[in-house]
Amino acid sequence: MELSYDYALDRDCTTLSRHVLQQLQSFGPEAQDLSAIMSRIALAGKIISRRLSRAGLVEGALGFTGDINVQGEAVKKMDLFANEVFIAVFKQSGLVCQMASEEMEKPYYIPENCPIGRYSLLYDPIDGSSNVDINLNVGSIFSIRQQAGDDPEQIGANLLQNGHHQLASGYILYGPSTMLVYSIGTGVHSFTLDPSLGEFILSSENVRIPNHGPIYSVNEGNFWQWDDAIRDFIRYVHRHEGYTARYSGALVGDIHRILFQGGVFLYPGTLKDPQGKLRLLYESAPLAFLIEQAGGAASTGVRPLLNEMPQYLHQRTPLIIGSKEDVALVESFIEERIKLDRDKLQVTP
Ligand code: P6P
Repeated sequence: MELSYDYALDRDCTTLSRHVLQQLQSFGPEAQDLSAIMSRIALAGKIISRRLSRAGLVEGALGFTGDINVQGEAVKKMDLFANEVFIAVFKQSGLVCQMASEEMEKPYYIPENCPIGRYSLLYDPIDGSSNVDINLNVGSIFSIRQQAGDDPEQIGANLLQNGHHQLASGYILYGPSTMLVYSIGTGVHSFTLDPSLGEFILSSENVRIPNHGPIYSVNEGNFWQWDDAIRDFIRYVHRHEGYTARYSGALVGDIHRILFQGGVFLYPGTLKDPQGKLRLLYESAPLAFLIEQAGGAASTGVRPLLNEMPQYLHQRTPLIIGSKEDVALVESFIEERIKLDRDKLQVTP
């Protein structure tokens, strides 16, 4: 199809900041703020993407720092670099009052931003960093929340709200192309970085996740660590036609595949970590907000993920997320086991 000149030009001009204003149908202060915040997130994505694309050639870009982060995980140099990039792009922004990251024990408070900046940013700067040294896809995850009050004592506490308090969320996927997928509560939209322009350009608008899909994405190496219900689900998909396993070890890539092709991602609790591995505030809740905006579902297995109230900043949660029908199928196995256990208790004298 011969693209008309004005279509191609208009598409190249549909940048992220313009799209946010279009979505909010407003040029008011809050819309301008959110547009500016999204532009800063895009800038962080471009800087991280540039580093990743040349990491093998840049002295000191790869490998471990030798430190252990608050999660008890070995820190990759890229984790640290990406964390610093987000801080650098928001420091002199007047937009964000505090930043909470997987890589920082406490939120990074930016007092000079607070009188004006009424927002908090929660983020996982590099998700899936085990993939960095082998040149496989990784991602960044972000969540924007309203900042209530500016009492330094209180400021961290008001991050501890459920996922319905998010104004926007999304992820940047560093793959063969770098994509930014976001929602501001008006559907899910994806942008692709055009390196020749240095801009994220709109590639898909109002992305809808299929109600069902063939993919189940889970680390089956944990099979014997799971509850019976999860094992029942895995046995079911092993025995029934139409399912296929895909698992990259990087949450953002696995979620992106399911967003476009349908299916379900699971990171359940295990014997060793009953709350699972993924963090609620800056991994699961942002992705749950986005997937629900695309018409999907997200659950802890027994409750809607967005209802989960964090008790502390780095709280973990089990995560079942993806197509509505597939999440419901996993939940049905969990409900069945709960019923069986309850019946057993009633029978046992
Ligand atoms: P496992 C990466 O460390 C991460 O947080 C997610 O990106 C990913 O989905 C998960 O952990 C992989 O964990 O235990 O399967 O290696």
